[in-house]
Amino acid sequence: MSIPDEYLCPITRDVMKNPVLLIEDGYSYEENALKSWLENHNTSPMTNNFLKNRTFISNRALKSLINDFLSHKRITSEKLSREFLSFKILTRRPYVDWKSKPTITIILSVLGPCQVGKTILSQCLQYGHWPANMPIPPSTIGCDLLFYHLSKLFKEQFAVALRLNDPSGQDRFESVTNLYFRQCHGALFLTDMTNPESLERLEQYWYPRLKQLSINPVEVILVCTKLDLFEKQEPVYREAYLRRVEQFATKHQIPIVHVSAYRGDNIEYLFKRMIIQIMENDELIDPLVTQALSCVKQKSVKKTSPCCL
Ligand SMILES: Nc1nc2c(ncn2[C@@H]2O[C@H](COP(=O)(O)OP(=O)(O)OP(=O)(O)O)[C@@H](O)[C@H]2O)c(=O)[nH]1
Ligand SMILES: [Mg+2]
Repeated sequence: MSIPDEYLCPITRDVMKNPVLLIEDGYSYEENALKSWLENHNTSPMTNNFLKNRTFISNRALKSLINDFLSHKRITSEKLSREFLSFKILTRRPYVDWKSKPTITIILSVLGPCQVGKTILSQCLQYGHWPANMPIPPSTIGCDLLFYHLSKLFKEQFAVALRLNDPSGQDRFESVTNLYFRQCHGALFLTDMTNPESLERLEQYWYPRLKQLSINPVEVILVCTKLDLFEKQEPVYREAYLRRVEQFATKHQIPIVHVSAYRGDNIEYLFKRMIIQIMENDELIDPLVTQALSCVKQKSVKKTSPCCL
């Protein structure tokens, strides 16, 4: 459900809270934005024509339309969250006959410098935590791909597959990893809570790369790993580290999730949260739905078309 253009203030491009109608040009603007515009200009923000009359009045009809629209959007998104809170993330398609259902493939990239725990996090999702007797994997070469499936149909119609890209954190694989910044719907940026350098690398190198390379909008979460080890650190260290993480997240408006793969803290929650964020983002989910439906159409055309021999 994308936002109709007429609900956005032409000056700020945000949804209007207090729309006012500028009588002379007939356009509506956010009240405060128009006031500051008129302090510095004698022209209409939309037509650029000189204003003889600078009077504006509250546009109550538009305000009530916007409020209705927002509450409908909130209800749909609350419903989606409730429905999806009960899905499970599985390593296999839950039912064989879902093969014929339109399938949405969500692509997540697990990104961050070397040894922050990308592979452990990606692989432990199937167990909810990293099993104590499982051998620690070697440092990743290139990129590993993992596939998961949701146990519930999205909108009771679409099967959902999850592809995790787990690229290497080593600089020598930079040209390989560029691809995983470009081709993803969600990016999990990992920092090791016992290693402040890993946060610095995220800030200076990994996160800016997303901005440079991504073509489409991407949902982002900042993931602080190894919570089990962090809790054993000195209070002074912990406080300083958390403050820096908070600063970074606030600056870029990214949510933070603390995890421990060894204890299983927040593992399932992290991935569910990311999936829900993507499903609530119309710019991401609408094209995925269209793509899933067109794949089904193409398959059925192939099946019904007669043999050309
Ligand atoms: N204590 C603890 N150690 C962890 C946790 N997650 C990962 N580690 C350790 O961190 C190290 C690196 O983990 P990996 O998952 O291989 O790291 P990576 O980010 O994939 O590293 P590269 O593939 O080299 O880029 C391993 O020794 C893990 O055992 C955790 O939650 N707690
Ligand atoms: Mg790895």
